[in-house]
Amino acid sequence: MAVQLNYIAPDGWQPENPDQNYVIIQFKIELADFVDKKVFREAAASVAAESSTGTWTKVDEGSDSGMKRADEFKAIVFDIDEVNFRFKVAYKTDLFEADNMSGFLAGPAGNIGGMKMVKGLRMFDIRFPEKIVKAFPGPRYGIEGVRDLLEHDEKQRKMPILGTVPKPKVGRNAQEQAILARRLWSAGDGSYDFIKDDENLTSLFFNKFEDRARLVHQVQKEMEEKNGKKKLYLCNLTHSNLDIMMERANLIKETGGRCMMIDVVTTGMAAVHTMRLKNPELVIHAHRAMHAFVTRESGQGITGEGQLQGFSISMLTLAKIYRLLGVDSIHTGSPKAKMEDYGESEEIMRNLTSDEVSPNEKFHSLGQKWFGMKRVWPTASGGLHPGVMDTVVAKLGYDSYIQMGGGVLGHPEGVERGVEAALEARKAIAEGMSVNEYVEKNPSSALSSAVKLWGTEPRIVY
Ligand code: CAP
Ligand code: MG
Repeated sequence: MAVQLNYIAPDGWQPENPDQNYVIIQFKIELADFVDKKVFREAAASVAAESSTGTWTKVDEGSDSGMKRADEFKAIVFDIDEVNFRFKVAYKTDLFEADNMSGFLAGPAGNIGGMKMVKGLRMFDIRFPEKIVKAFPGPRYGIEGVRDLLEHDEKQRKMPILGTVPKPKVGRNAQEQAILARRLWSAGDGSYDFIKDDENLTSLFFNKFEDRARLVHQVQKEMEEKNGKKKLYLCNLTHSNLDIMMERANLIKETGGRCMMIDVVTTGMAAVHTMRLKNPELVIHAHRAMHAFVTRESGQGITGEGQLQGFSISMLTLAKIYRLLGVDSIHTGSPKAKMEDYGESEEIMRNLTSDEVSPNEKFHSLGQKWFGMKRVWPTASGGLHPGVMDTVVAKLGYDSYIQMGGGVLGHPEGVERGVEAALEARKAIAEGMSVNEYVEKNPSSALSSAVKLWGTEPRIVY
């Protein structure tokens, strides 16, 4: 490590007009055991150096070496917290190609992860300046656009969108999945909103993408003609070949679909960006399989204090990136399910659904101005069931997708009763009632049976 330029800001330095001039990133590091804690500032400088203009050794400084420009564009470490090993880095906006997310991430989320002097590093948040925000498309539809597509009236606009992933994850053939779609959409008053493919289901010999898209969209069309309520099928077109994804998007369109699902971490930034720009005007639902391999931090340090155990980028940061790239909805985690939830899903929701977000000390988030970019649906999923819907809506708001797989298909009285329970929970919330109050008043309801089985707390998915 040789930091040639001075990458540390003078005490008290703050970036001037940051939403124009800088990308700001909040980092925390864990120094390696063999490194004296006193070198923290040097390590922070190395993060700034390696992610902007520097390298590991002193290099030629001659007149044509570019060193003068490197000095001008070097990143600056500021707001240093020597107790918790946290610091912010300010990168001049023009250090980056404004509309190139993959290129941008190669800097601040690049080589620094390999630095020997740190054994842990977490990127808590990135605040993007106007030039970068405006260089990306953002969602085509967003919250309002999807509500318009579904022809929601004023009352529906104050309710969450409900849907189900078939379980078992893989098992049904295309015909069987279409049968399930019909059952979900014809149960109750026919207002259940979506069916979503599970991530493991792509195009398999017994359930080909083409057959599934055709059959489920056929059912969608029939149901819509019958009861006039518009539906979504979040049809998984994930593939590592972009041409095939595009063919599948076209097939969704041709067969009458409105929505695609992409696994946005496994397919990558370039795929999501390109799909947003070139797909035939479908709604994009972002599933986030593999995110935990990027976002998971098991140490106390995830709160910003205490030790980090590894290298990670927060889901908050990823969610902001996917808003820029243009997804309409994205999984944000659900309260208490799966990985320990310390409220991050609500912080992600704030960043997806507002135009101006203030910084939040609890999450070391930096806030964001979105400059009119459309709002994205947070999607709660994983271990959810109708009994928990009031808790989820209280946390994520009614502008959210609530996905219940097992929590609908596992209803003790069958799938249709599962849908009824979900619809009853939604109705109760819309009328200002809690799930428990509804169950007390309606002891023989489908919701009551669901609550008997699963309670009103989220299920922790081990
Ligand atoms: C949910 C789910 C989703 C996860 C993804 C599953 O099913 O289909 O993939 O929720 O996690 O396979 O677990 P259940 P996240 O409704 O039956 O739990 O949303 O946290 O990314
Ligand atoms: Mg799944």
